[in-house]
Amino acid sequence: MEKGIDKSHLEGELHLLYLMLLIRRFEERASQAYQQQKIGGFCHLYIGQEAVIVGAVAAARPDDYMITAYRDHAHAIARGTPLNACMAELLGRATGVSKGLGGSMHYFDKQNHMYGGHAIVGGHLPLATGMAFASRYRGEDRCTLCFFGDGAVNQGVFHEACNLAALWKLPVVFVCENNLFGMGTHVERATAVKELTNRAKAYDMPSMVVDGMDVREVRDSFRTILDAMRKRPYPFFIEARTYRYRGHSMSDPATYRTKEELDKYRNEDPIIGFKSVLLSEGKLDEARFSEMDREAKRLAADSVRFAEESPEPPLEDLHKYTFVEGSNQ
Ligand SMILES: Cc1ncc(C[n+]2csc(CCOP(=O)(O)OP(=O)(O)O)c2C)c(N)n1
Ligand SMILES: [Mg+2]
Repeated sequence: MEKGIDKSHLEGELHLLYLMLLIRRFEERASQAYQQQKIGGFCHLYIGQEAVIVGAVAAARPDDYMITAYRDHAHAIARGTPLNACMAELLGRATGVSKGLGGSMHYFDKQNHMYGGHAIVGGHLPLATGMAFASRYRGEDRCTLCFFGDGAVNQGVFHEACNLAALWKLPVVFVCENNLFGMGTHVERATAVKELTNRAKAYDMPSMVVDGMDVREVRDSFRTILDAMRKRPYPFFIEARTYRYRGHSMSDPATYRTKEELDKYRNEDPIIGFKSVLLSEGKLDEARFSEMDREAKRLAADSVRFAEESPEPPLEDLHKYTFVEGSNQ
């Protein structure tokens, strides 16, 4: 895979804004490609939630382990997976981040320590606990960042993963991206315990609520948590309150919510909000913003071209990464 996005030309917080733009423009292109039937299978967009992953990654170390559910494009991009490899994966091409065999829900970029992309709700939480166990077993000071939705806290595996992580004092941050919905079901109609952080209390795990539309707040909270975790390993639960502007997946017209609700959250757009903050602090001007946005749009458009020009995986690779080659001896 070629090198990831070159971040060197953008310092500090401008880079955070640029990354959010890059993710947004990539997914807008993905949405278009999906509508043009260039993408098969499911495709879940992260549009609206960008500040969560960008803030978290800004605070994490590049060698920290990261794992997430199926709404995973942004998690890979934030970690440095090239846009080309991300788009090629959506189009099922051999140059994709999972060699074109995983698709939207199964990005996997070991080089950038992004360990999926998992389609089963909550299924990856025990893997996160296992990864945190591995780093402790090997004597590393790496933390694991595990992202999942509000729907996952009602899965049995959530409790198993939390219990062992707390029992064994493992360095894992459980990050619940509460976008208010699990498919078309509002969190209030799905979860008996209204304060999601109470779930963590059941396992004696410290927890915090962060504004998931505010990239600075997310970054600063993660910094504090990860610093403490590296010194004294213990799991932590974060609820990042956020919102997805699109439907659950590309096939969901999202008729279960009101226009007023959508408008309310659109007014809290993490990209527009952070842009205004940086403008008011004199760290950004409109010309610079347009330049960054143009660049993000260009890279997103280029990624579609790259994907379309890439070959499909060879037929003989169909089972290559699914079954282990055995021997009778
Ligand atoms: C074990 C399991 N049950 C049901 C599904 C079907 N399903 C896919 S996504 C989803 C909603 C999950 O919502 P949430 O965890 O809040 O994540 P979000 O989509 O909001 O990011 C469900 C029920 C699944 N993939 N896995
Ligand atoms: Mg959700």
